Amino acid sequence: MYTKRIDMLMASSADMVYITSPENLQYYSGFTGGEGALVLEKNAHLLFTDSRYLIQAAEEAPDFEIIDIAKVRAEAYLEEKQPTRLGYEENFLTAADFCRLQEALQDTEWLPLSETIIKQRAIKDETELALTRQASRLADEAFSHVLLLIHPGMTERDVALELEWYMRKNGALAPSFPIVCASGYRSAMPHGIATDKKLEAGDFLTMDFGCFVDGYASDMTRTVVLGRATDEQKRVYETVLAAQRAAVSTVAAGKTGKEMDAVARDIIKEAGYGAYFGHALGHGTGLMIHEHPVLSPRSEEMLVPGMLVTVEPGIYIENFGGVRIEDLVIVTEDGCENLTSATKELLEL
Ligand SMILES: [Mn+2]
Repeated sequence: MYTKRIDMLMASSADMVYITSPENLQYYSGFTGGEGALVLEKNAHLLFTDSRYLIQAAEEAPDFEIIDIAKVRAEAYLEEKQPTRLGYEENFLTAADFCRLQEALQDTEWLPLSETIIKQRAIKDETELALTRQASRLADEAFSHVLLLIHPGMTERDVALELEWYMRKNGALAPSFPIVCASGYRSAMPHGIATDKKLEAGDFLTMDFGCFVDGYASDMTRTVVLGRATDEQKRVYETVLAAQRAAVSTVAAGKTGKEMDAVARDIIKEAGYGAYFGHALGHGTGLMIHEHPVLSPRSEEMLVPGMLVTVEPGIYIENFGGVRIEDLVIVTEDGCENLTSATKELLEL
């Protein structure tokens, strides 16, 4: 699997590739330590790391030659080898590191590979999809778990901790981002991280969360009401739900990011809430919570089978509250496989 990924990258005409970002270390070698460097050549795959990670690196990246940086640093190795064309991550390497390397490699041609890697990572293989399915299942189960506990007087922080506890207890390494639990007026903040605010009767409560399973992120959002929903709350909720369902049922290979975004946005505009949906419809997931493709009004990216995308329209009204509903789906030839199975009917708890 790693060899195949590396071969695709080496087809880029670089004779050597230098990788240092934590996600790409894992993507191309299996090493999850996050600190180190890969040097990829036609006939050599080297992983440079320090004594904290030597045992782990040998275990996780058996196809690589592991090199202790106390003996040889990756930069010194590159300097000795003087590559003709060196592939590097222009989106990650700092300006300082880049300048230092350029100094040492005066005759080397630099080949930026971040875009190539982003495109490669956007289309998942079966292993990646299986891990994402597991991470999504855990999030779904955590949601069922927390529904039994939510009541007025409980804090947002306690709701978030119950979600996190459930996911970690059942196999997740960590939440895939700080859990959003935004209630009442705070639900108008799309990324309202959980606070000590107590839930009150009549509040919307938006929960946006997910977890990492073996490096792969899940992402889902549900909004519930504490007690009886008002007519206006129902109208807002049903509008977001209609937009979300329409978009999910439109996802398919060949659609562009902006076509997808428009499906949801048009429904929200027509209902009179256009001004209250500020963010994009969705994004890819993977080793990072936000990957490509992007589903936004400007995105020309084309959906391809094997991509993971979130579908998450929302309406946020200051001093009233907000609603977002988000599923994570796998793009298929003629539609999608929805990994999020929690109910989307309005729950009045
Ligand atoms: Mn998301």
